[in-house]
Order: sequence, then C-alpha cells, then structure tokens
Amino acid sequence: MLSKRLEEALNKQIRIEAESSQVYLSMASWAEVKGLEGVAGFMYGHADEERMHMLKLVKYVNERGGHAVVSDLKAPETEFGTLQKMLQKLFEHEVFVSQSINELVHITLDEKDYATHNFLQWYVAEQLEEEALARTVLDKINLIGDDKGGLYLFDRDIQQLTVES
Ligand code: OFO
Repeated sequence: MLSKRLEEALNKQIRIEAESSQVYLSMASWAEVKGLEGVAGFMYGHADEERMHMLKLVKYVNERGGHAVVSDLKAPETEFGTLQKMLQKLFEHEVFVSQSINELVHITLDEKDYATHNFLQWYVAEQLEEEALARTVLDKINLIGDDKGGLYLFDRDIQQLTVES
C-alpha cells in the first residue's frame, strides 16, 4: 500500500509526464509547420514515449492501492523561435524531469517504500538516456548554427536517434 505522501508525489509525476508529452507534441507540430519533417517525427515519437511514461505510473499507483489522478494540464508554448531555442528547451525540460524523478526517489527512501524505489529505477535509467540524447542533439544544432546544408542533414538524420524503451 502506498503512503499518502508517496501517492501524491507519484500523482505529481503523472502530471509532469503528461505535460511533457504535450510540450513535445507542441514542438512536433511547430517543427512540422516549419517544414522540419525529421525533427517533427522525432518529437512526435518523444511525445508518445512521455505518454507511455505516464501510463506506466498510472498503472503502478492503482496496482499499489492508490488512485492515479488524471488532472488538467498546463497548455504548452506554441512558438519556439528557432530550432536551436526549441532544442535548448527540450534539454532543459529533460533536466527538470530528472530532478523531479530524483526527488521522488528520495521520498521512497524517506517512506521506506522499497518496492516503489525499485520501480523508479527504470525512470532513473530512462532519464539518463533522455538527457544524454537531448544534449547530443543540442550540441549538434549549436555546431551547425545557421548553415542551411547542415540543417538539412540534421533534419534528415535526427529520426535515427531514439531512446530505447
Ligand atoms: Fe523524459 O520524461 Fe519521462 O521520464
């Protein structure tokens, strides 16, 4: 049985994962409109992954005798300026999610809930990968800068970069 404190913290994470999915969906749509099909595909895929992260938490909370709450979500931004700025935001968002997972892990130790601690290790590993991937694409785009040819190749190749999950 989950403690109330942990149930609330997990529900907060459910919201964060759902909002992440919306943020990435919005980035995908923005990129698609800009003609960046590869980036759009990459971000649509990422949005799906975040939804899967959310669902995994929903099922876990209910399985452990809690109630996973589906709440309203903050609307994401719809304009991102440049691809560089968008990828900077993606990276910062992943860092934020990692911090949130870390806090959650900390609470499991405080509450001596080792099953949830164990369950969350998947998220810890996933965030390591996602942060690394976001850093890689950000480094690449910063290197490319305004070079149109470089951007063309970046957009063509980005879809091959995914996180295993
Ligand atoms: Fe990349 O946020 Fe989920 O875990």
